[in-house]
Amino acid sequence: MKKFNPSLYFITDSTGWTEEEFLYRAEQALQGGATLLQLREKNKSTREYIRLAEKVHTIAKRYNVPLIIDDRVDVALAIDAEGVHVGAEDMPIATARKLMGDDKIVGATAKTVPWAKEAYEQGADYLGVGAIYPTTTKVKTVLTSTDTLCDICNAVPIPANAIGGLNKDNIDILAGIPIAGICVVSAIMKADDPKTAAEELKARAQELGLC
Ligand code: TZP
Ligand code: MG
Repeated sequence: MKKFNPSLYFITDSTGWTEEEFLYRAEQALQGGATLLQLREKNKSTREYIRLAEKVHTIAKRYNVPLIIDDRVDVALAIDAEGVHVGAEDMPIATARKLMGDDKIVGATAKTVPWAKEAYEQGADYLGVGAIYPTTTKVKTVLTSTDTLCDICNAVPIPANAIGGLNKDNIDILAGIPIAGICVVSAIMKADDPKTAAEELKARAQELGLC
């Protein structure tokens, strides 16, 4: 049975960074305590995506942190990543599950309770729910209320994470909601010091009893 800890799920965005800077930041996040890592690339060719994924995977393995590939089952399979994350416009969850096999992690995006239930039934291992706050990360999304987030957490037996505009100063809004963790891009990716940012986020989430 696959095991993963979604409590501090760091999703990367290489936009604006050199590869060296990007890999450094990904590693700093892992040093700071990120428990799950997603490589999220929107503008790379398949070959570039695979090349970068191999490098990130090598780093993630050193920290025993599973690597999830956004959108692309082919890239995940090519590098034997630990999982894939699919959104509404990506491959259907059941298809991703079939291709990835039962031992890999398949994550899905859910913004409503029916959507969350369907994702669970199709074989998703976890859900990303949001955006809780407006986000500066390039993504097609709408806001999800904390009430809906809470309903989703209670509607499915798989872990659900909050995502979207979250940082250490605003995650108190999630207190009392049975999320499994938080997903962040900018709060770590764009931080002056990604390691400290990850540490502080984790500490604050723990303080609030979020994970
Ligand atoms: N899905 C919903 S919001 C979002 C994704 C991928 C981006 C989150 O990025 P940030 O920078 O943590 O707001
Ligand atoms: Mg996607």
